[in-house]
Amino acid sequence: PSETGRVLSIQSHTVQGYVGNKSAVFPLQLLGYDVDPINSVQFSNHTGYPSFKGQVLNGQQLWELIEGLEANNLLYYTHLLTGYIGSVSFLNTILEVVNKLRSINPKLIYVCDPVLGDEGKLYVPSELVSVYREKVVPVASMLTPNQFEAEQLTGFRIGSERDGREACNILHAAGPSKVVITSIVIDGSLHLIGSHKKEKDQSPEQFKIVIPKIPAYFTGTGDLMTSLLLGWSNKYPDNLDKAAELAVSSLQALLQRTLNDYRSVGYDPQSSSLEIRLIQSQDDIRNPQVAFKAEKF
Ligand code: PLP
Ligand code: PXL
Repeated sequence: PSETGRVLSIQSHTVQGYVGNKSAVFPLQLLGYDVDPINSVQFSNHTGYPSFKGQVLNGQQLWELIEGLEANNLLYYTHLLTGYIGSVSFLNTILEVVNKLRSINPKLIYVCDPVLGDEGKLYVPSELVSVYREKVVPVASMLTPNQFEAEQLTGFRIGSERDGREACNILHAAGPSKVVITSIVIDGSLHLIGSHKKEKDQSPEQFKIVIPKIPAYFTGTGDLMTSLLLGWSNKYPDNLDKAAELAVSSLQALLQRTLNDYRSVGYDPQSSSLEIRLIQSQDDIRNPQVAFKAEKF
């Protein structure tokens, strides 16, 4: 399928390594999209390293860029993509960007990775949670929380597959028609749960994909996953399960390659966070071999 689009991607930039826009822009381009990145920060490296240096864009500076585009009639986008956002003022400006883009293209699809934290810990200021919950989730078209983020946004503890599906129902009721909980740990294995509410008063179509847990810690994989879900779900708008199979299969091939490359130079993959082999995995992104199948509920 050749369906493409123009994506405005507002995410982090790191000089070295692949998180935020550095892990989202290249894959979307490989899938045929025009991608216009706005860098919400420019850091030397990701924040998991012992130190980092760089600059943070504030809400007003973001709005200036939007005004510059608007002044030249350059604000037509099919998709807006956002990931990690570090402050309430920046997040509020994102909401203004959504309104502005929808005033130009009412069909704009807003794909939101509501980055809050992981494994029981917040890594953004806690005031962000209520802004996401009350203002951002209602305007998102597709939401890609992890288990912890889905719990924060719904106030609903997820302990089982059934709970994951219920969390999706709660999120649909708040706004987005597509929800993908990218990872839920159930009995030591990772499950992705996808949910597509096609009609207002119909129950959503739901599925899961069981993913092997790879014994290493990677950065930038959540950002990559959301970009792949945007890319494939736009090509298969009525088959979120197929889009997720393709995205998971690309991601798993890339993670396996990353692990193998580190091991081949004698590096212990559990000793620190691994930089993903994004560029080397371009064939797995363009033409994923589906190795992980969705199971419908
Ligand atoms: N890590 C692995 C091994 C995954 O398979 C996935 C999603 O499929 C992710 C990370 C992304 O999850 P998160 O959004 O929590 O970063
Ligand atoms: O992948 C999330 C992310 C986004 N932005 C910056 C980061 C990270 C993860 O470390 O450091 C700046």
